[in-house]
Amino acid sequence: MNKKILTLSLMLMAGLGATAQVSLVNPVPQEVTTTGTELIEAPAEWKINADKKRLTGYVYDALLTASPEVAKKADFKVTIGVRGDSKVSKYKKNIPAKAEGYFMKVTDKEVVIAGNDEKGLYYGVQTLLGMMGEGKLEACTITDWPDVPFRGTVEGFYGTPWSHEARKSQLEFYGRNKMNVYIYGPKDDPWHRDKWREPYPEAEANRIAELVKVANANGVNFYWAIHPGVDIKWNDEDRDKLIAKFEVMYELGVRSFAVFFDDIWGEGTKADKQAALLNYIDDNFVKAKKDVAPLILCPTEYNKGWANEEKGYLRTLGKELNEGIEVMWTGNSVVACIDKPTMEWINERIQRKGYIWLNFPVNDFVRDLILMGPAYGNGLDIAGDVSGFVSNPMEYAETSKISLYGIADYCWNMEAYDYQSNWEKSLKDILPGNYKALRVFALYNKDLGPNGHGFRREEGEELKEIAEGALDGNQFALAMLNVACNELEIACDLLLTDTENPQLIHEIRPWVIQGKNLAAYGKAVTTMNLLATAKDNGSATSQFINFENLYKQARSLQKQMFDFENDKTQRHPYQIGTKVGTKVMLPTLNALFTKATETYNKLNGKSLDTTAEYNPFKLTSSVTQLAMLPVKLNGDVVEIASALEVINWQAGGELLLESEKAITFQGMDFNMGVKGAAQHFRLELFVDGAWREVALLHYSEDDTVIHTGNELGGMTATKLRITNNSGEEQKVFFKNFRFIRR
Ligand code: LOG
Repeated sequence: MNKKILTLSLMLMAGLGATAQVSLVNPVPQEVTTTGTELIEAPAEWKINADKKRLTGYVYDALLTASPEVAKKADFKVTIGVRGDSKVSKYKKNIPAKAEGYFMKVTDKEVVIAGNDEKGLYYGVQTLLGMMGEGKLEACTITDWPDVPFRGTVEGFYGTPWSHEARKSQLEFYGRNKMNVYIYGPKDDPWHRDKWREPYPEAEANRIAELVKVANANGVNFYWAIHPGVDIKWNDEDRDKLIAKFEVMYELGVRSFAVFFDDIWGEGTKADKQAALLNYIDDNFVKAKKDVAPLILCPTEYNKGWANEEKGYLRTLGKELNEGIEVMWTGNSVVACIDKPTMEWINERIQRKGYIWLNFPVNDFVRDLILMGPAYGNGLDIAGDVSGFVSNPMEYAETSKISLYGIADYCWNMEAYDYQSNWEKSLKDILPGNYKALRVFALYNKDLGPNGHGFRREEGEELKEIAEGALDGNQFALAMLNVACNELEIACDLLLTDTENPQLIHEIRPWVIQGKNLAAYGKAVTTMNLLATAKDNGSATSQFINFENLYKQARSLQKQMFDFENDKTQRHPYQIGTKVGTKVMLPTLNALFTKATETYNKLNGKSLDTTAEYNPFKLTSSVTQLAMLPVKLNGDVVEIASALEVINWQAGGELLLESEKAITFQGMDFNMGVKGAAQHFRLELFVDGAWREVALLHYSEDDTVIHTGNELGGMTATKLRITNNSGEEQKVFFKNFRFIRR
């Protein structure tokens, strides 16, 4: 065999190994015995061998979705059963004695799936279905179980709640990927939070009842969460109203409940009262019903950064809460990866294993970005330290599946979790026919940019070397960067008209269009760099493609990107702006734009504007939670991004916004989410070298929006500052802040 053919055949064999059918299964099973090469064509029909009671219910329904027809006389046999069933008694010793575990055997004649319990059998069936994704089976044995008992999601973000269709699709996705928890708690569902005492209107109630059914059919526990802390009174009346609401939800079919006390202040935050309420629900509702899952509590101090050791909130919960009530935890801060030390810290205080609420891939605090990167960074050694692990996703449900696919794998088989290969698999799962385009696009949509939580993700690692080379003037690197932009443009075009997963395309559409702008900008800028050193404006191949026209094109694209950011009709309802490639690609292109223009100016004695992008505003603050908030410019409106959590604004703490150029003010308003807040704060503008105070007021007692006195209109200043001058800490929301310039 000559060398070329040998390499080719080795590649083919490697390829075979890589597509061995077990490798299609997500999550990666715990123990697999296989040669990786014995692939079997899935039979056209098979017969089912099972105890009679296994031939109805959600597990059997799942098996019926497989492609082979069920036929009594088929040669190929599928045996299914649960420990204790006569049909699988032979495999008693093979079944792992672990909750939700199963044993599975595949040969060219039969498949056996023996669950340790019914859920285990269900997951064995899912493994079979996953393995047959390409119409083949693989001879193997699998012994499998989950590391984390409760795995899934909490729909717990601010913003547009998921649609009914999106939720159903999620529940099916969870079943397929062996996640068993969905906690319903969207912040902007009125009956979850503001109207927690009121029952759902009929249409919404019917939808919830249907979701419970879909959840059950997919082996998912549907938790319904209530968020009463904003205005709860610790009296019998409110307690009974809460129980009554749970009763109504129970009637709809809900059998799992949670109570959230996050992002509140005041009366509702008291640990002893919260514990007493939860214990009361546990004793009089959960235990009385007998078929209700253990309660979950999301505490007010749900991360280490907010834990007040002196007041001992968490220790009080630990001591007073009934055994079995779960306590949620987001880690060392609101948005954080989870590690061993944070688990040891929290578990000791709450006297039980923490139930993780992972704030990823949620993007409600960075709404101009969409997060399509892998789920990584959580400790691979914490399986024994957590009682549950749920992810808070984006309001973009379908797109969130990319990261959730990883969360499912991580929670099931932690030590074996390989986020990169999982991510590649997830793209194929979500857009099989066009996953390569999705991959190219996703590469530019991973990082969160600077944000109030300081949580960042890797993005553009693969570009770094090329970017450095390009900035050094290396022609090959510039050409490579040009290719990368070309790839991005092609990927965006392929995605825009893709019809395989319309929901996904709908969700990512604004970013795809912005991706096209970015790609075109990149092509122009890289070519500008190749042409900049030519002494005249010309090009060898075209009169029209010359430096100055490319310069104008790049300028036009900078403006198009900016206009697109600021065109409300192009965005999703709550979204502010649309950014792509923010970590490496865009900054590199901007630097290259400046560099090429400088070079060209110098060589040709020109003075083209070299600034690529700029934000003339700078925010600083002695209030830590505000210090990292981005400032955005939308036409003549200057906005500071909102913070979602409770802000502890210390006495004397100030927020300072500086502008490069003097601004003439037209109007201003902001909202701290608190009635009467205006009296606690002072607004000053820096006019002609001195600070001048501007009055703050509410239009009505019930209105939380703060307006400014008439003197603001027409004032010209270079800085403004807001100070807490009440003499004590103020707890507020920093919902929005904006001013309009003339
Ligand atoms: C909220 C959550 C929000 C998330 C990220 C928890 C427990 N609560 O700061 O609803 O989606 O952070 O913005 C939160 O995380 N508050």
